[in-house]
Amino acid sequence: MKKIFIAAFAAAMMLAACSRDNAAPPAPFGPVPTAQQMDWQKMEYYMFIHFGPNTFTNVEWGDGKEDPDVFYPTDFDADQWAQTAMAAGMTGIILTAKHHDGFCLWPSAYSTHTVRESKWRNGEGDVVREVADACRRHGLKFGVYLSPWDQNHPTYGTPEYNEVFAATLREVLTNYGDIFEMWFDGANGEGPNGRLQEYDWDLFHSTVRECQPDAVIFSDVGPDVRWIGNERGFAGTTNWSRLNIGGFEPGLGAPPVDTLNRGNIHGAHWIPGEVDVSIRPGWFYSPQTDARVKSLAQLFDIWHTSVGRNATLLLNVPPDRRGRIHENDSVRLMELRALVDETFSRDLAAGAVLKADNTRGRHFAAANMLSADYDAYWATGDGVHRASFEVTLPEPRTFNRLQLQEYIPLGQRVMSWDAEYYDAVTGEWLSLSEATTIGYKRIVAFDDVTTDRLRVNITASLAPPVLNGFALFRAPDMR
Ligand code: FUL
Repeated sequence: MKKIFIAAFAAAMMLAACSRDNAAPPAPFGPVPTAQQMDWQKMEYYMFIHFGPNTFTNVEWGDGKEDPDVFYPTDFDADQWAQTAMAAGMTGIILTAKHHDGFCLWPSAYSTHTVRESKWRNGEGDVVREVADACRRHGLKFGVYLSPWDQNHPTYGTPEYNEVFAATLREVLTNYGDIFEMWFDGANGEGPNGRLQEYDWDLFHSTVRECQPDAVIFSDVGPDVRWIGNERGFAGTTNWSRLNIGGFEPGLGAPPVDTLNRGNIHGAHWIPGEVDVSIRPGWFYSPQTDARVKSLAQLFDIWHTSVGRNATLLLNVPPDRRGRIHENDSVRLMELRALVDETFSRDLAAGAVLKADNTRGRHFAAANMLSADYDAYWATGDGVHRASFEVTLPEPRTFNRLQLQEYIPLGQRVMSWDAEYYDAVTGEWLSLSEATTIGYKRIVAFDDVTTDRLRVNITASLAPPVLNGFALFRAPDMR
């Protein structure tokens, strides 16, 4: 009798263990990213290039009346752009194929204000072709910026312009290979006849979807990627990848900039933020800004307030009048790369033991947060909205950055969290940092701390927390 009881008890225990081991993954929470949005999010850091007549005229917004001959780079070298982006650690380049002046950097069949009308390469040049090819040669993705606002096109301000712009899009999106991002500028002013345009966004979007189904579409309000609400380089400390866009249209009204900066906690759509900022005061090159390239400290801060706050960083580097990235910019980019590598390539959490106070089952252990496999994550049981994990390092280590990642293919969940460390001198647990959202990647900075024990507490989560990354880093002293 006793034996039977023991056997039955053992079987029951095994069954319980099995069911825990076979626990299903957590259900997704709210809207989730598409495969295209996931690929884009993982790109993290890529280059914006503003280049065109404005490069030569010292203005930020040309009026479409400029002589096409002003566009005359003397030593154009798209490989130098791509090599610089690659060496900087970037993953792609987005080129202003057409800015508000309407000048097309390729010989468009739908405009008479293009490289073809200039003397550059006897009117036979094609900047878009050369940059697209250089990107592919150097392993970078390629994206295009096209301004719907066009101060040159004679049809601007009439329904016909929508057809012209859709045909222009089709031309760029079918002749230059894969495009990872279609960047629609929100600025919308008067055309050459003083008329405003009512844009046919349904037509523009469907054209992009048809020609480049793998591209994400950017604008003030998405539909795939949203503007972060400023051009100074920062996402909100709270930054949801969800957004409500009801009643808004690209270029025709967007949520207030502080909403774009933070997203909406209960937003109906997955529209993550992209931080666009220039390495110089202007978007276009000017010799007057040669000495005003952002400092290394500024750029490193921007890294933290963009990549470190659940956004991507689209850093503008405007080529000069030779058609090359100026040495002042490239030197700074290499310094930033070196600093980012020095800081973030050595994970001081390596070899740590992670123990959570709640785990969904064996496949969802806290240790997964140290795994290089993006799809391995820690998850708690259903109904859990607060949970902690403790980290024991192999020996006391000194660090000043802590990074967390949520497994966003299942949605964004965490509303607030904090971290504490064990101070061996006082024998107390002390606060390291307090923060709100995490998202794809969140990096918090603090002064150097030396310890072999710390704790992360998820203090509020909309659904069971699901985290796939925990790391510790040490940035060098910048003072
Ligand atoms: C703005 C434009 O007006 C600027 O010239 C620049 O292209 C920036 C990235 O977007 O809307």
